This record gives sequence, C-alpha cells and structure tokens, in this order.
Amino acid sequence: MSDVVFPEGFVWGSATAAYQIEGAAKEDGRGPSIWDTYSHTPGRTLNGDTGDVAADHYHRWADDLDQLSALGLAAYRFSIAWPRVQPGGSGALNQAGVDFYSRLVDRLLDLGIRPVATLYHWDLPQVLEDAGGWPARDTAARFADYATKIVGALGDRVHTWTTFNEPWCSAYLGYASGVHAPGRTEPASALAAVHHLNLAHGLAGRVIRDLAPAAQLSVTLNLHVIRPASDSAADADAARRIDALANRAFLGPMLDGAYPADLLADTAAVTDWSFVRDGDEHTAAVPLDVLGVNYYSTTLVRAWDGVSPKSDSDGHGRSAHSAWVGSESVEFLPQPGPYTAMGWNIEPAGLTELLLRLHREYPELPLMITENGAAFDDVVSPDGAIHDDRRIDYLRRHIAATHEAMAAGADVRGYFVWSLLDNFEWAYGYDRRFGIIRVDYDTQQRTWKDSAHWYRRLTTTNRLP
Ligand code: PNW
Repeated sequence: MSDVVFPEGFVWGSATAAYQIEGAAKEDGRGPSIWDTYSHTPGRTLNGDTGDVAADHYHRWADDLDQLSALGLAAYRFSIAWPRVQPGGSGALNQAGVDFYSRLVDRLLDLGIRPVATLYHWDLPQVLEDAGGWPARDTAARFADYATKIVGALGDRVHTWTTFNEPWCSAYLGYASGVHAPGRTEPASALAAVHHLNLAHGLAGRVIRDLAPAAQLSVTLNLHVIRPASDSAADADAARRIDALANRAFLGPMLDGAYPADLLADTAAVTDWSFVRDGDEHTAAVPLDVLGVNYYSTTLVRAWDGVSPKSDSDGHGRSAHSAWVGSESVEFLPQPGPYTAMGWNIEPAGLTELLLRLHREYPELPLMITENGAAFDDVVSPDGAIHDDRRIDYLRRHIAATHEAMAAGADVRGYFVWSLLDNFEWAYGYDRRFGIIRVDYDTQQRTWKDSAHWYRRLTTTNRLP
C-alpha cells in the first residue's frame, strides 16, 4: 500500500455512548430508561447483562478522558443520557446529572479535545415509553424540550451537536423486531417511530440553530450499503425497497424535506402514514453542517420466490419478527466472510461506496465517520498484552477506504473509532468487545490493546501505519 496521508486538520476521535459505559444507573437522581427496563427483563440480553455498572465511566470519567489525551485524539464523541439530566422526560433538569456532563466537557476543553455531544443514543426515559414512546407524537415535543434545556446548559462550551444516533435502530429494532428496547413488535408503530424521530430531529435541530447559531449541527445515521444478489430486475427492486426503508426513510425528510414516494407505496398495507402532518417534512429538513456516518458492514438481498426456505441474515439479531417492515418479499442472504465476532462481514469497499454515494447525492454536505470498528474475541497474553491484529487490520482497511473516497472527491472531515472502551454491546451484553482499550469487568482496569497503540501512531502522524 502506498503512503496514505490525511490532510492537516482531519479530525481523529473515538466514540462511546452513555448507557454502554456509564453505569451508576441509580445515582444522583438518574431515572430509568427503556434500556434499564429491557436489560432487566429476563431473556432480553445475552447472559442477562445490564448497564447497571458497565465500564463505571460515571466514576472513572477523568481517567478515561486522560486516555483520550494519551491517544492523541482531537475530538471525543459521547452521548448525554436523557434520563440522567431530565429523569421525568419533562420539566426542570436534574442539576446533578447536568453537572456530570458539565465537568466532562470542561475537562475535555482543558485537554484540548473537542466535545461532540449526541443528545440521544437510545436511552429514552421510561416514563416517555409508558406514554407511548417514539410511536407517539408527543415524544418529539419532549425531545425538543430536553434539547432546549441541555443546549442551554452546555451550549456555551459544546460546539458540535448531534441530535440522534442511528434512528434506524431506535425505530425498527426497538418497535418492529424487538431486539432492542423497548422490545415491541408492531410494524405500524415502527414506521410511526421513524416519523417522530425525523420530526424530533427537526424540532431539536431548529432549537439548536436558534440557541447556538455558531454550533455545528449533525445527525448520525447507520446507512446501509445494499447489494442485490443478481442483476435481475426483481433483485434490483428488492434492493430498492430496503434502501427506502433503511436509508431514504431518514435521508428523505432530513435532507430533502420529503418522504420518498416508493417508501409510502411499499408500506401502504402496514400504515397510511396519517401521522405525517402538513409541515412535518419541512421541519425535519433543518439545514445540517455535517452528516455523521456509522459504518460496519454490507447487506445482500434478493427477491424471495415465496416458496424456498427463506434465509434471514440481515445481521440485526434473531427475532421471529422482521425489522424490515412490509418487506416479506425480500430475502437477506448470508455473505462471504471474513466476519467479525458480531457475524458481520468485513467489506471496506462498502464504506468507499457509501461515502461516494453521499457525495454524489449531497455534494454540499460534509461527512464525518462517527463510528467504525469491530468486535473480536480478544485474547489477553500471559504478559497482559492484547495482540488484536484483526482489529488493526479492520481499522487500517476501513481508514484506507475512507481515504480512497476522499481522493475521489468525498468531503470527509473526520473519523471516530468505535469504541474507546469495551462496553455494554446492547443485546449482546459484555460478550462482544469493540474497544481499542480493554476493560476488565472484575477490576475495571483499562489496558491498551495493540490497536490503541496503532491508532495513536495514526492520530499523531496523520499517516496510516
Ligand atoms: C451501533 N444492527 O449499533 C451503535 O451506534 C453502537 O452503540 C453499537 O455499540 C455499535 O454500532 C456496534 O454494534 C448498532 O443490528 C447495533 O445492524 C446494531 C446494528 C447496527 C448498529
């Protein structure tokens, strides 16, 4: 590989999410979220794991921020736990919760690290789920109120705001397949959730624009790279359907101000979309400064003949209920390896393809890779080292793929590795490790994996080792 050098000012960072690392689930006035309820429901997570303690970041935050500094990072992407700062889902903020993030932000700034704050990484206050959750329109108004208050509290120091992390997961895994909290399996509700997440993004984004006109506004999407199994018209149509549900259901309203007509037609038997009111799509299309892209893998589809046994390798966990609302006619095929410990195929070319698609369709919109990384079964050597060569290889190839897209014109401003620390990997609990820093869950000791040393060489030289 010839020298891969990144431009001066390219932002190297790492990412985490509140429920996955903080623990301290009942401290300082934090209220329950849908993930507390879900993880405490028997059978929902692997080994019954919960985020009660997680990586104990709530108590170890200062040391963890020192790790960012030692890694040479310019930015840190974290999420704010809504149930910590507004446990009731409405009303005044819980000052103790706000203080935690305020200290975190101050320390980041002292260290010269840019805080990139996500307002919602899946931890809806349980009281709001009890009132209907994301399928209920009022949740969008609650989110805008929470955004107003927390941006009011931190907006003097946080200059990059992300409304949502992967609303795709919140809507479809939370309300259709049920493999994420709150675990409902109601296809029509999932589409109502899609809409209210889009609406909430627009309402909150407009508030942020007003309160912090100089701030960078973004959203992070897990856009799918969908490949048809053949060049038949039927397989192309299967890919189009999944692209509508996965990608254009969010890109449409958020960036173009309208749902794609084919999405509405494809799902007409599930819902009439009457929850979309006049003006909502315009509201959703708040101008963005940057689009966050999370990328892990690709998706392979074909038209199902309706007769042969149907495989369902969509990589989103096993459920009797599909995440793909209204797409019974589509079959998800197993992909050629190699795979990560999530069972996701490793395909760096998909990242180049995705970045170039976005560049083509939204040429004015800067991009930021807000998550990319891999879970592997790490082995701790007798001397304590963790030689995670496969993770290094995964990162190297995806970062090279990013560079390739940039060379072809894509305006990519930064890259955040998922994740800083091993953490609570949602339905897979602590069994899947994505960190470049290992967490020993018995002692909470942090140990740099080889990938952390490797990443530091990259962040300090701008050159791919
Ligand atoms: C993302 N899927 O989650 C999240 O933003 C992170 O919190 C998470 O830890 C990371 O990726 C690794 O999983 C996803 O089923 C979870 O396709 C599930 C899926 C995709 C992304």
